[in-house]
Amino acid sequence: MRDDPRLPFSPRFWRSPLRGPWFTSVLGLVLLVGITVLFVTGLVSYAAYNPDLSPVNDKTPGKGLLGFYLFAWPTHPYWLYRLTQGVHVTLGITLVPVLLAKLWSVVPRLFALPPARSLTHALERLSLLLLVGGGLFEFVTGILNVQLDYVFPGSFYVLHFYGAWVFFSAFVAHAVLKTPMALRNLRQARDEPSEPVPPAPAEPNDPASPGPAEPSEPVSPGPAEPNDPVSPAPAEPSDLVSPAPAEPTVSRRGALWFVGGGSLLLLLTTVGQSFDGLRRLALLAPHGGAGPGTGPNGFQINKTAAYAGIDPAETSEEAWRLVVTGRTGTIRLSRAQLTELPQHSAALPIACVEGWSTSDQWWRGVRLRDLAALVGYDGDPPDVFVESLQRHGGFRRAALRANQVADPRSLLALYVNGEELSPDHGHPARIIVPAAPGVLNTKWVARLTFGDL
Ligand SMILES: Nc1nc2c(c(=O)[nH]1)N[C@H]1C(S)=C(S)[C@@H](COP(=O)(O)O)O[C@H]1N2
Ligand SMILES: [Mo]
Repeated sequence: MRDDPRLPFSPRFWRSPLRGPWFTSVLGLVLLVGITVLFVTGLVSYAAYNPDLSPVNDKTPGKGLLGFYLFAWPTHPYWLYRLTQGVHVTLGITLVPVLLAKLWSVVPRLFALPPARSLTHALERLSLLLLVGGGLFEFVTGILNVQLDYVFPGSFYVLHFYGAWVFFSAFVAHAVLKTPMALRNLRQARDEPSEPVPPAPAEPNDPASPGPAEPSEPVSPGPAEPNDPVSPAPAEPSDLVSPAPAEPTVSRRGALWFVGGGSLLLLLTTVGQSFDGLRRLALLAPHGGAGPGTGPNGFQINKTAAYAGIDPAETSEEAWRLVVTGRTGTIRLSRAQLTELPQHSAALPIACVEGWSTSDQWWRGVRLRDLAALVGYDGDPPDVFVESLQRHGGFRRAALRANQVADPRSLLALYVNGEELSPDHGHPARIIVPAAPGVLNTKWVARLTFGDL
């Protein structure tokens, strides 16, 4: 089977002259940096949910030790989550061509026979399974979540969270083993002609061979740089290089530009979802291209009031009451009563876990810490549990931590950009908290329960 060039198990089956250590190393080093940033921003996003606030925020209650790093998510700088999550999603999408090219560049190895030459080799291949499987899994679940609006109801967090730990563990092992070699490959390529010498040196006395231009010049890879003391022994011919290469149709550098061009195109059609001025460019983003209209309430909407099943009869001045509970009991406030409390403003963005965000909107309403004071928490407010009028699905409940409640910019907003909130943005009242993920900014608020969670 290994010798039949019609089967992928034979090295001769793989004929692209592009494959080789240089191509794989460049892509590998790009992914080393990129995936590390993805992992860190991903962990940060998980922390931003304040999953230690039970019971509603934690989508992965079994996380155990994996939650070792969790910290109270700050409210400064107010654009923090907009930045970290914008980077996470935009970079993830931009890296797709690089990931695919990297997998393509090493695909002959996936078929290499025998399956294991030794125990070490067997372990290495097993770790590659976790690496490739884990990587594809993380990219696919992430992109599906962003594009298809939570196709995995509730379970996306669980899948993406544990998947990330499995994938990143394999990734670290792989990076430790391969990075030194990748760096060496690039350094060597820099010292040598840009197109690597074919692996099988041409027979010098083969008349048909095109041969080297100058026969007197030895082409053997030879000792790299005799005067370079740290230079390693000449690399053995890599198993990535095809033993029977086809005619090249594009140079390795050209292929790299092609991959980079693909990434650039994805970047340009994604990044607009984070900038109001560029939103029309965001062809690939579900909350990009189609704008939410104009006017004070004309910014991105995640779920409309109709989608959330908000009955207009429940939100009228006569029907709606905010129920606030705390140390001293429960009070009920109409919207008119809320507007008579001291009003404060804050310019804050909405930044969704899906990566899209709005520029700063000018919110106006009652400070959360003032509401806490009404039910017995003067000075030092506790956590708060927020419930929406929405009865089913999605993000109708969320907990906020004491530091978020205490921030003077954390509001129960009644107005945005100088106008009443529109039904889709959460009329009669919604939460807005600096630096928090959009999902914690509950719309159509019905009930606030202050107390330690
Ligand atoms: N009740 C309720 N509040 C909600 C949601 C929801 O589905 N239901 N979606 C949340 C999410 S995920 C985001 S990103 C923001 C979006 O706010 P916007 O639609 O005003 O832009 O609202 C949050 N508040
Ligand atoms: Mo969101």
